[in-house]
Amino acid sequence: MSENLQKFLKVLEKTESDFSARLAAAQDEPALEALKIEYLGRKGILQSYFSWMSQLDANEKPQLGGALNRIKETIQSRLEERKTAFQRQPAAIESFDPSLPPRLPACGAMHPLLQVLDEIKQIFVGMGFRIEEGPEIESDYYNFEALNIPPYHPSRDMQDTFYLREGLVLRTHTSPVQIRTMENQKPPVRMIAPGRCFRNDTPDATHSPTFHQVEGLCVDRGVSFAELKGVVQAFAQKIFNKDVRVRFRPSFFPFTEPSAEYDFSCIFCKGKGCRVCKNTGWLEISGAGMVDPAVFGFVDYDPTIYSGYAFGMGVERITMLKYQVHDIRIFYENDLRFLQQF
Ligand code: 2NL
Repeated sequence: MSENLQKFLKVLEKTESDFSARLAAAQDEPALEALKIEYLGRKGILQSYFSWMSQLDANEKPQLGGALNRIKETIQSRLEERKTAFQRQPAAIESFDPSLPPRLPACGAMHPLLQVLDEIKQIFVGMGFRIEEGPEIESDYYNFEALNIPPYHPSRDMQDTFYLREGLVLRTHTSPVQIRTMENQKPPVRMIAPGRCFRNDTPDATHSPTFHQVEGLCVDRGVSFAELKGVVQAFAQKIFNKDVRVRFRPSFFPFTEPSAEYDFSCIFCKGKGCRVCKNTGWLEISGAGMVDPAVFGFVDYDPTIYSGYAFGMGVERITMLKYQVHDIRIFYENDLRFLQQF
């Protein structure tokens, strides 16, 4: 091979590696177009190499011609390849706007039931009640027996209570927490038991198989029904507003004697009568009463020395009134369109 041909083939090698580096640096289609003109154009680099032909013998001309054609085809196909790659991934780099504000992470919030539960707790803590908690799985003894609920009482029916294995139930109220507290503590007792309860109800607008209750209990010497009325009245005014009135109607529970159901004057019509209170002027809230001496017997409190009152309330019921929610099931559906309003 002549010295000239050797030199020319070396230049072609260098040209190809230069091109590779230039191609790698090309950021967009216009840059590819400029490279194409520079290397393959009519006045381009490769075209200029054809003038070398005259410096070679006739038998070496085909070798240079072949090499020139190969490098031309390589450059052409690599430019094409790069161009389709750019088109497949459209201008992502140029459309990035570094001045845009960042996307903030989605932030959770307290469920409306827990917000209201917190408010209820604060009100009672402010009146000197302690917060006590207990298990959601309870024994038959704590959920029924110690509350003076007899063996064939309807609330023990399979249709009302979720039974687990022998002797265990999902608690149907938070009263077992009060029994446990009285077992562990001598009077005076002033406590509330907030928590989740379960009943085997078919769900509808006012029933959910799981719901929340707050029960209160106060035991000491000389505790009276008048004190119960004062506490419920103070609670009504703090959770709704100062014009709310409270009334007690006689009722029956196995664990209290006497027993009552209590109502709040309608917070929507101020007692005048409306659709929500069905024109009665009153909203039924829950039940209360003086602790039955039989219950004291189970926890070894002497009913000749001590008396106490107890009351219950449904957290869902209060939340529904406070925020005008008309279907209890929506609290348990985890629909963000609902939850994000709180
Ligand atoms: C309701 C409202 C009530 C109690 C709960 C209670 C707890 C003990 C002793 C006596 Cl340990 N009573 N809790 C009292 C009255 C009503 O809940 O409507 N329940 C069916």
